[in-house]
Amino acid sequence: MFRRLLPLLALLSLSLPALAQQQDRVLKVYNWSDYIDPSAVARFTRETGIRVRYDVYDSLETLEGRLSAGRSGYDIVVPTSEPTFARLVRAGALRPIDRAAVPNWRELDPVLMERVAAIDPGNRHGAIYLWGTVGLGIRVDRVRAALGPDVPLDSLDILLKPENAARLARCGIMVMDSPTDVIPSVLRWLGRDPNSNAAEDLRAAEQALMGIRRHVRAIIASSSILDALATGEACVALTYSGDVIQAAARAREAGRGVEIGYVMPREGAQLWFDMLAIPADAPNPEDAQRFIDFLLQPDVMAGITNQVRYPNAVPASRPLVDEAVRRDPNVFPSPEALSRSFVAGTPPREAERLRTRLWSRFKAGR
Ligand code: N2P
Repeated sequence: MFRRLLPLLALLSLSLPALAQQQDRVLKVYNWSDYIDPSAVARFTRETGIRVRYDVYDSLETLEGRLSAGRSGYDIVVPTSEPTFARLVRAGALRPIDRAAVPNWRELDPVLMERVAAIDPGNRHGAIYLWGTVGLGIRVDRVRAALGPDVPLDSLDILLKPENAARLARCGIMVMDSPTDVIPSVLRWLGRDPNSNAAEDLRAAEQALMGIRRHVRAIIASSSILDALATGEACVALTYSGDVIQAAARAREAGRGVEIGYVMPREGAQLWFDMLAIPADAPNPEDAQRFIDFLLQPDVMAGITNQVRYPNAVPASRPLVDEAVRRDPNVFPSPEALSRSFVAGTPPREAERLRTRLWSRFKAGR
């Protein structure tokens, strides 16, 4: 009884003008697609009276394009630690976060936060939201049928060996449209430094991609890849781990016999960390801090991980995560798999140009 009265009491304790003012407040969030539990956003509004305008992007290139002009109007953005967040920190484009306004900061895993402190000394500008890897979503039966029942399902060979790609072409090969998040994995598969900016290494990556180009059906936004995997339209797709796992769950629910698996490359997967950050010119930084504080609550974070199948950086959320998600080694990679992973760096402008040019040639197919 008393519990049911509580929200009412809380409401009455706000004076009416204060309430009206709160209801006018709108927080503008710019986040990755399929990257939150919608009920968390609704709960934030319910608890604070702050409405949320929620826009999405599906590549770092899109996010960088939107932010580079300045005055994006967003209060919250979620760039990957490298290269995008690192660049924004360096450019002074992010607002230092006031820890006193974010008491749940204490929930963050200090070991993970230390990893991103290299590019954000003292972790002043961002909290890790979610993290994951880059790998392949595959239709297990189709890949076995095309490449043989014993094909190892833990390597980028499935995609990048031209003879494999040729055999899989008919069932639908797709690559997410993001040089930033694709090229490092290709370099690593070639046995080269995934962060190399040497023209010769980038040429080798281009050759590898061109070698499979005519077998690739689509180079499209990561959000479209998620859909194509879920419907069975793609049988091999290079994209983000949790997107594959979400697609697998959707395919299972649809019950049409599409079985999707995730391949974390044994050559070493690209590991990334996405950061909750506030643009320097955010119109509403106080509410942005409130939103970050809200998200860092263990139960809220557990709900997000359950929904989007990406691990978070709040250890106390772990026992609250569904057992099946908690035990999924594609969501929470083993220490052994993590020890083989690598984190991408931040290419200097000149190398960035080489990468962009390589990518346009890959997309055009010549
Ligand atoms: C969510 C994409 C994951 C973010 N759809 C990749 N950093």
